[in-house]
Amino acid sequence: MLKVLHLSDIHMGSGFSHGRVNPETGVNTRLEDFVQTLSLCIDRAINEPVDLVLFGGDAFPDATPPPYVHEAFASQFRRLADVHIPTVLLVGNHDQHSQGNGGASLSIYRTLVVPGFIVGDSIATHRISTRNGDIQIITLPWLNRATLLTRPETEGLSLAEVNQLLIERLQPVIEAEVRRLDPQLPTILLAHLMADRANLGAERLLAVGKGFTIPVSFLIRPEFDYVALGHVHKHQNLNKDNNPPIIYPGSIERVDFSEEKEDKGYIFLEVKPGSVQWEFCPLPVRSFRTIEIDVSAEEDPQKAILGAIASAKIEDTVVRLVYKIRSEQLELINTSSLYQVLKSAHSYTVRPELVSQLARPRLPELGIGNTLDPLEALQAYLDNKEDLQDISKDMLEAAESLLHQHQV
Ligand SMILES: [Mn+2]
Repeated sequence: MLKVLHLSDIHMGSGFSHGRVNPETGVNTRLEDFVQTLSLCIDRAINEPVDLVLFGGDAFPDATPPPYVHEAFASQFRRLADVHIPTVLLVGNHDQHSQGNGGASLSIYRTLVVPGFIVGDSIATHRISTRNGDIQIITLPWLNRATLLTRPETEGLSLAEVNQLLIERLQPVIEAEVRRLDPQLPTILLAHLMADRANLGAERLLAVGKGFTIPVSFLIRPEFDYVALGHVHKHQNLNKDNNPPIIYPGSIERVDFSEEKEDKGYIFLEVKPGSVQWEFCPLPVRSFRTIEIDVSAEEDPQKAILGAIASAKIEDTVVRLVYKIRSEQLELINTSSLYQVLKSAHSYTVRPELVSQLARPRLPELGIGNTLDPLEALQAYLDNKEDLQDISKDMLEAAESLLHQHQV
């Protein structure tokens, strides 16, 4: 029996706008939060001790993090190398150079030959020896168009058709890996992907329209004891039958407000061939709180807002205050006294929304279900903006020439 810790989507170095500079260290407090949370995962791995750590991808917000962020990440994972716990670092979409292949921000671990560390930047099977026996890990990093397809093959195809073609290509590649497996050993598929049954968390905002979707049926195979996923920030099991469990641990810290209500954590599992026990282990992470109030009908909007703040628990949390208000009420708001009561929050933003603005009609031409090319979209926008009428012809011509340049 092997013990494994599976975590994912660390995104270290993101969300600095939700923190502030710690005057004692000069470092953004959100980086300190992320490091602290990651250290709890590594503590568990070492104290247990586990036989293997699997990281499901997206180490940083992009492939070129600043050195001090990279160092903060490395100094935590280094603790695993120090105690000889094998670790697989899978490459997610945020770890790749845009349009490129490979794991730009993670490949340094291979270059330096960190003992026991494997960088999963290609589809491959790794047989890993642990204190408690061998295990097979198939790595499936984030797939982009260039991974399995050539440009001429995809020319003229819609995104859905390209997606279909990619899945057809992926099928035999995975099949080849599966046939080479040793059936006596436990097997885990470690993959960074968007599965078609996944309930979207923050990734909807982070990577909208950029990637491919893999059917869950593709991941349900008797050869896999466990499918360790990364990409979606909301923890979930995509296969309630648990044959095998198909698990997103989710991000370890809240990356933005879309994760306000999600629990954060990692997965601890015990696996042997044909059997797996797993549990979600919550992490004590900083709270995010949205305070939303409509004061447009209030006689004393200031008092109503102060009341809403008073009844919310804001101490040490990341707060955003949004109040709907009529423009003629704005002079009744004393923002500096709002800031005063928000001071016990870790950080805060205050956003008044004018109700007259809220009533502004949307352009029906740009609604869901309509697809417009960029020029049509600009045309529709200009048609609805009276103040731009006199320059709309020039703008369209300029846009056309820009688009033309881009194609050349
Ligand atoms: Mn991702």
